[in-house]
Amino acid sequence: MKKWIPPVAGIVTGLLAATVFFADFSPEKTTQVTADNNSNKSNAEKVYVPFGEKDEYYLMASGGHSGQMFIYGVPSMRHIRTVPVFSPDSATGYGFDNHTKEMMGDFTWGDLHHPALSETEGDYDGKYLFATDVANSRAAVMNLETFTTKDIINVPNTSGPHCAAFVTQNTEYMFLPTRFAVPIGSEYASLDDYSEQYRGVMSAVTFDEEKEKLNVAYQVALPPWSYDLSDAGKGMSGDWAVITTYNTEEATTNLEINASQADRDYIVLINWKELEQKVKDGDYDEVTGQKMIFPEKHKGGIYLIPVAKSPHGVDVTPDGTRFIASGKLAPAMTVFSFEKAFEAIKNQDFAGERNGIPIVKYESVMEREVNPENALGPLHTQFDDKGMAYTTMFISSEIVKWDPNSGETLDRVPVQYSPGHAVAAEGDTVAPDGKYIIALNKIAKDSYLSVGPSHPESMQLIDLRGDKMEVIQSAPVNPEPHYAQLVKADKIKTISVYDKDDKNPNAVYNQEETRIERKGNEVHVYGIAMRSKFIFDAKAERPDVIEVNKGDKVFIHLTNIDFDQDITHGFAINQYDLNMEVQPGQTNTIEFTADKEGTFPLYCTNFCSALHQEMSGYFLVKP
Ligand code: CUK
Ligand code: CUA
Repeated sequence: MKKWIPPVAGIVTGLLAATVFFADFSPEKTTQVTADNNSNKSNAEKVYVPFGEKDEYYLMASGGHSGQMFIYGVPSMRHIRTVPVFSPDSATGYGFDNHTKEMMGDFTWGDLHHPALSETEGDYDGKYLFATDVANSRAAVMNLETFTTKDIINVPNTSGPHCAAFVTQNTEYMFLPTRFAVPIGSEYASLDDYSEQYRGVMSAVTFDEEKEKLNVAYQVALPPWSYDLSDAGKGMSGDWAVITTYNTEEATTNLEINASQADRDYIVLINWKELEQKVKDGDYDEVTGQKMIFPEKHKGGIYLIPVAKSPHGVDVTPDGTRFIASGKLAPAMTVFSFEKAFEAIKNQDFAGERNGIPIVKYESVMEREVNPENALGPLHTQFDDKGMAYTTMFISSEIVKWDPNSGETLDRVPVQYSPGHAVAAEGDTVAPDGKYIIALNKIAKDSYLSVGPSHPESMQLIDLRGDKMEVIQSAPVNPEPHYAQLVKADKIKTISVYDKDDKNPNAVYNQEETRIERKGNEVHVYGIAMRSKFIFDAKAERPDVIEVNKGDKVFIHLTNIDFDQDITHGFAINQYDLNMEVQPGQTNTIEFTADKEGTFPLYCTNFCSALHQEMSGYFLVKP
């Protein structure tokens, strides 16, 4: 048997945990789990959603380096939809039509981490979903009326906003701290000058709901450390945010070893109301066109709290009184008190500073370190309706339920295998449901039919209603769920068709207005798609034919005039490598150069009626 080394944890914990970890993979154990599931028929009933009925929750899972979002129904765990965000998707024409192509900019993929739903008064309001791209330093927003991406922005001075997106309780801000420190402006600077020249910039991003646009409001030039995870405060801590760091050693090579030297890293504690005020007062520098707060110069509002080395997740309790850090290299969860932190800050109970940022004394803020027996690799914590905590154990492959008030371990359940995040029902709100938690596992291994050496990731639904946590369903998922949102289905209000948009100059809603216009070497087609034909120019002898000259720039504006739920049309031209989708009532534009001469059939790619096969025409390119 080839030995499998846990990827995140690295050598130190790897060795430490080898016994426990490999024990989890023993065949006996796997058989055991299967036997339990088979004998327990009621689990099947718990997840069965009869035809005609709908799931109770939406699960919106990050697609990691697929650049997509995966939408599932819970408890059935049926995959309903893939929503492209940072990567093109020919199934929906995403990244082909002008609007989505423009949003994607120069990039063809993204690494989507940490989806976050918009909130009103600390509750999911079901309107928008935010996410970030670690690979190409972007942020995106998805509208949940249509489950489509509405805006993508590049976040300057940042390299990999992994530590995001966590929204404040009224969606005032999303904070995007960077995973990789870079020089401001991302200009060249020798790694010998790392500590002086590099910074770990955090961005405060706002969202304009009316325009559906994201915007970087201001940035903070934090020290050149790696910022891992963050969470926004709630209630009494609503003006605050917490962020974990690693590599406070400022190592520039062999991070696996060099970034794990110090016994302690830090939690960065931020008072965003104070930072906001600073920006209003002009207490910042203007750098690379951004309002930049330099903590050593524009003092206040930022504090450091020591925490066990290389922490990963940090999570605020639903009541907003505590934050819990999980130490991926230290087998402990550390519970901190906001009240104590505020007190310590008021009394200047500091133990020195780093980079001009005061370090609050650990003992003054820490409530307890919790270390369940043999539980290894704590990564992320979620909560139920009674305030109990559920922490994923990456190395010992389990979820541990524990009481933040006492540190007592209450229950444990094995998962298959190596959970990263877990997501609780209504988990980030002030009032989690307490019904389910889903383990987002990095390794599926023997869980599903084999598809070769590489397997999907897996998500396991855990029922929290009984005395014991119980795994009741499992579903494969593409790479890679770094967190998800689990939201009550009745909070999401989708539309069934797009409204007519009379202000859109490219839209045509009746046959008479269809036309093909030539301006120099530009050809604009104002066409419609309807069951079961294309009409590009109703007055032409052949309304479903587009004829251009080689080298022409072609704009095809297509409106779907079937105002009927689920009647989506597609548009593709053979050999031209393009595909666009028009949903009911929607108008879309695709732009390309007719650089190949010849005869090219065009057709509808989305099965729309019994005569869908007839929904075709010709694209003729004259030499
Ligand atoms: S991270 Cu912690 S397991 Cu949130 Cu990108 Cu994946
Ligand atoms: Cu329209 Cu198929």
